[in-house]
Amino acid sequence: MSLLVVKEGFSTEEVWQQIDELHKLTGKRTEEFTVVLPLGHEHTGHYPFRCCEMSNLFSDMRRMAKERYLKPTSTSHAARPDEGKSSDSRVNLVLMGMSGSGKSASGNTILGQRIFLSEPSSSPVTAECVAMDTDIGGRWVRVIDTPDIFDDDTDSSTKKQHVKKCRELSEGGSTVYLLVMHVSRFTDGERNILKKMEKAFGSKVHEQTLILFTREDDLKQGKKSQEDFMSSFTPDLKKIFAKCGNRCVWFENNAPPSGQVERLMKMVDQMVDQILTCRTKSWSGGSSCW
Ligand SMILES: Nc1nc2c(ncn2[C@@H]2O[C@H](COP(=O)(O)OP(=O)(O)OP(=O)(O)O)[C@@H](O)[C@H]2O)c(=O)[nH]1
Ligand SMILES: [Mg+2]
Repeated sequence: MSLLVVKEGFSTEEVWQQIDELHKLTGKRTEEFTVVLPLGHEHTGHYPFRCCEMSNLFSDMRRMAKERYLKPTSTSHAARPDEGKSSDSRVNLVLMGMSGSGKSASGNTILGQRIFLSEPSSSPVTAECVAMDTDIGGRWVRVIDTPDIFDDDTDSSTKKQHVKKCRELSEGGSTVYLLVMHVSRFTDGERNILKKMEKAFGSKVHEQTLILFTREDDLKQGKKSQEDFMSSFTPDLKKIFAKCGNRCVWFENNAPPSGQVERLMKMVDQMVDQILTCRTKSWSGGSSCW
């Protein structure tokens, strides 16, 4: 729940301005904010955001919680994912890919809740790199959602800012990049995406990357198997896939949980093991892997 607490004497324009700034900063829709009013304040007028007094906040929260589907997980009673853990143990999952490929939707699937804004749109939806930490089977996982960083229409200083933010958010721990693509089309913009990632995050980034294909149900509807799909890869996609060590997972973000996150985490665990082995080798004077 996102709360904007206002004090006595506030003006409606100020609230609008703040909500607009918060929307731009967080990518959350205006309707997702609740404005907490000073005690005894009578609000009139209709706004797209909720307004309530502090005294009503808890009943409002309870009502909102009932409206939502709360997935029972083994970690629901767990403390914060980082409690008692060093940030070295954290696994950072960075969602990369073109606008509309399903980065935010996949982030939400991994988190098991709708945190990142994901919706049909003719223009890019996610504007900033944002992170959310969670606990998956005892692992401290940070999911980092990003905009389409390498979009040709984005100017180079904005690109640099996104890359900087992304690096900051994934500082500490081991990082795995999830290159998100949907199974419907491989587009021109995706042809050089790995090269662009290498330029931004280092020449060995492909060793830390796996491809996450979204919209798996589209394959089923087209009566195609994963193997059929892979055998129809264009030469460019074949190259990207091979460079990423032929690693891929399949997601259907619009379906109930079906083991896809567990399959992803299994692959991530193997990659993290490799990252840690390489790090140990380079510390002990051996050759550095990345
Ligand atoms: N059917 C289906 N739809 C999906 C799937 N993944 C994403 N979508 C839909 O595709 C649209 C775009 O998804 P987003 O998650 O917003 O895409 P994005 O990559 O974050 O896009 P930007 O934020 O613009 O970079 C949304 O309407 C999603 O609901 C999927 O696995 N299956
Ligand atoms: Mg997005």
